[in-house]
Amino acid sequence: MASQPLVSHHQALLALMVLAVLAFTPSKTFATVFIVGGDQGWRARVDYAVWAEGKVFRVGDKLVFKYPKCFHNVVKVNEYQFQKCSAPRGVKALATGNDVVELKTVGRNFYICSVGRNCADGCQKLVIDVKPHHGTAGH
Ligand SMILES: [Cu+2]
Repeated sequence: MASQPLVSHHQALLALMVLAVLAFTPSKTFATVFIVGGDQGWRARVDYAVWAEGKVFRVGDKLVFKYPKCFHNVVKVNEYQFQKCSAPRGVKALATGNDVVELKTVGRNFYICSVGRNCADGCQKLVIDVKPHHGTAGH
């Protein structure tokens, strides 16, 4: 007799968990993966402002930087470092050649390549304006 309410309690919990999972599913469906530079990938002498133009980046979306390993890297920087093409000292660059970056902060996000003078001479730099997550788009 005592087991009957216990079972339904568990079933109620399970139903809640399923609902919770479903509630989070749509936002994942809408997350977009951007291959930075498209077919050109991540390298010097590509105009990334042109590439980014017209695209809507949101928190939860992903950027994929593709390049031959060792030739380039990816460093997230602030605006000043972006203008100067200087990565902060001691910063750990992404350098796998297939770097996936999940967008986490609303507003402008800055990325440069800190290999040689790729950024300074080759304009290998990307700035994007990240909008809030779809789930909070109403605000
Ligand atoms: Cu580079």
